[in-house]
Amino acid sequence: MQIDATPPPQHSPFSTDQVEALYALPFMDLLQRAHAVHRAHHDPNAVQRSALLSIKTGGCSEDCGYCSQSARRDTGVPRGKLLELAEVKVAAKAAKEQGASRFCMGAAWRGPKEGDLDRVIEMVRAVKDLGMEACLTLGLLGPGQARKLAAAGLDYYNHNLDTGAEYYDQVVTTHSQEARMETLGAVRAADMKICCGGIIGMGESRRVRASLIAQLAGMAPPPDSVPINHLVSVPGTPLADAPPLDPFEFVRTIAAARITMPQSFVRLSAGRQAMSDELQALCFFAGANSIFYGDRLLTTDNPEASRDVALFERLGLQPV
Ligand code: SAM
Ligand code: DTB
Ligand code: SF4
Repeated sequence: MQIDATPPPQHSPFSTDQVEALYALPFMDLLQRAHAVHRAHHDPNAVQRSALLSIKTGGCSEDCGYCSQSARRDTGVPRGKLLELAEVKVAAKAAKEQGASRFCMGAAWRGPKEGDLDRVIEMVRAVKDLGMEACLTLGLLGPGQARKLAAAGLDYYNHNLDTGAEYYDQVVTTHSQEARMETLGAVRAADMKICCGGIIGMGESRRVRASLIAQLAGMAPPPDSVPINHLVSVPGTPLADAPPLDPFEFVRTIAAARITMPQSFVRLSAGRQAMSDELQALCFFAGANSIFYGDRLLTTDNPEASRDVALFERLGLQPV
């Protein structure tokens, strides 16, 4: 069989101008519209929960300006080795017991080396054996690597565009966004589901945010899962002092993602620890229907499970 590893085509039904026009709507009009789309395609009271584990932390060759794990920055995150399979099994079992339906494993790599990939594949099998969906984020992949992961039963590959194409080289210089698009093409050609989103609050303009959303929505089809991360400012990174974002602008981004990608899971991702329960509730109303669950993201804190359980109860949200 001929495998096509070209990037997903860009046939956006929404131009950047049109997404920017959504952002410019009065807040109530935008929310109403996003919630109507959300209700038409999803149970508005159901939220999917994914657990996250850093299987290889720190010491990354890349220079992503937001990231605590770049070897080029002094952020205090120690360089670790790839975890042992037994450690991953313990974490995955605990996540399942806490109620996560998907287990995501992240590595601070530009991309995996072959020997590492074989070890990670064992981890994927262990997660699948526990009856959870498996997701990986390992950086850039070649077509053969993507096929190997698909053959191991990997459900999702997370690889973010992170910001609008026109802003990308102000945030990252060691790889291009085009290279990331090629990885996404390889993942899709291997028939895995794509988890792809970005980070909001890196000093980008609204135009750049609209461009990111238009680019995501323009993948044909759009990503199955769209993580919208709020920048977690990490001391020692170039973006440590990024200007604060109006929280309503973050909600507007969730709403724009929901309207332009009606079928996708929109994940309210990094940054929840600093958000009030009320702000999170607005995000769920605007169309977010997935979260990272468990008290740690990769190197930074996430709300404790007990806080999320209480929030779900207060809002009548059902975990799925
Ligand atoms: N190294 C791989 C890569 O870059 O694709 C996988 C791990 S990387 C840490 C995964 C994603 O985490 C990034 O693409 C980015 O969207 C998100 N991320 C990293 N640091 C963040 C931060 N400080 N705030 C918000 N999101 C962050
Ligand atoms: C994604 O979009 N967000 C997650 C996951 N994919 C791997 C990572 C968030 C990382 C937040 C910063 C940290 O904990 O280091
Ligand atoms: Fe490395 Fe990924 Fe962090 Fe970039 S975002 S420095 S590639 S771990």
